[in-house]
Amino acid sequence: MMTEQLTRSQEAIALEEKYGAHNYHPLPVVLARGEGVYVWDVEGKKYFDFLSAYSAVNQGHCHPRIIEAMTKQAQTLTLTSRAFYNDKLGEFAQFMTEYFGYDRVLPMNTGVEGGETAIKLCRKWGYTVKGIPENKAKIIFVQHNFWGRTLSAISTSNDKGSYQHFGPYMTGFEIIPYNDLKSLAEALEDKNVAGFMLEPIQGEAGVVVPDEGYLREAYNLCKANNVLFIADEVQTGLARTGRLLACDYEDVKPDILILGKALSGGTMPVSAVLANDEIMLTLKPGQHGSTYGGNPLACAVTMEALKVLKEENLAENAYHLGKIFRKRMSDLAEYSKVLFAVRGKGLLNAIIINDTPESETAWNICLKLAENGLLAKPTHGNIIRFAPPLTMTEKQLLECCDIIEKTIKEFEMQ
Ligand code: IF1
Repeated sequence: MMTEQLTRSQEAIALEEKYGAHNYHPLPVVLARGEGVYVWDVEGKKYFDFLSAYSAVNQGHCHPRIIEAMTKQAQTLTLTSRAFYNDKLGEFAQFMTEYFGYDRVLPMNTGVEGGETAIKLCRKWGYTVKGIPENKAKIIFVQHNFWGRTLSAISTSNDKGSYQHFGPYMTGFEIIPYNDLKSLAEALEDKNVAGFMLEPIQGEAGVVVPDEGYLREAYNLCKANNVLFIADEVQTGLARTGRLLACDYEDVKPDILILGKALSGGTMPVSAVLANDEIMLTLKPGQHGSTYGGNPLACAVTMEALKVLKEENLAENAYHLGKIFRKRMSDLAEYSKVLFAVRGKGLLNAIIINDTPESETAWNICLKLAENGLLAKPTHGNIIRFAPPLTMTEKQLLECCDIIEKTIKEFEMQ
């Protein structure tokens, strides 16, 4: 019997299916190469990448300067552990603290480790500086947050898919509605609250942008109650929303800033937590760390990735292209039965599909977008997140808008 010749994509998918954990449901696209705003699958088909690995590739795939910095350091010294000093971490720490305007930085690897570090720092500050009774510290989170997959992170989640069957959960966390200052003010009446942690724009929830002034007022409420304002800018930071940080739109300077994803330009996991001395120096030697945290390779890559952000004016480009994108999508929504709305800031946007979250419409639209040469993936049900690399040109963005319009129109007839 002729065995049908599997395509290379089908072979790759079959291997993953057979030997890998089934903790994802990817679009059936097998990527083999990336360059700037483009990726190619194993059959050589070219796509615009409109997800940027969930905003970890803001500088574009395989940015030459970042790869060069990585290659050079990779051939010199990659990892020493923190049992010894190395010649890159001090330079990195000075670079990071000057770049973001803080006294100190604590380097980690994944975004969720950044969140865990921020929570430990906040609790340590709560006990040793604010004077909260031992083991009584509380941290306030918001509904529909997403900051990773650890047991602490899912303990703050109200999304069943994230927390169900993983209990028992971490205690000392309270969840209030997002974009709701009244509920924050009420929660802050508890003197054992040490911190308030949130995303300035909620990514996973479907690019939920809070009201103008929410971040500023929430920050003020925290300051009035001697509570730390902790900003998770893992997805919204690093020029993604049209400013270096999303908090910059409201001139809010978080007491603890969490960065990740594009910090390394999409090359390797690098995260960091920044804070001033009163908070950061509550941690003493031996009280926190990680094998790879602050490794020379991560330091070299990150400094180059951050230089690229500034020298290529990626925040300004994201701001400018974001306005064009949302105008095109809202014009399309005006006459569309399928496309309900668009929302976002800079190049972190999402379209809301006019169907139930349980429907397959958004998924089918993403399959058709892939066929038409653009990669995106639905977040919650009927919302499709659009987040291209910030190096995109206006001409490329307009071409992508044409692809999205063409694709949406193919669904109008259905
Ligand atoms: C997955 C989501 C995005 C994040 C924010 C911390 C982290 C993330 C605001 C943790 C990570 C990733 C995780 C990845 C898919 C992706 C994602 F859909 F899951 F929620 F982007 F929206 N803070 N987000 O968005 O960083 O530990 O992953 O480095 O878990 O499926 P990490």
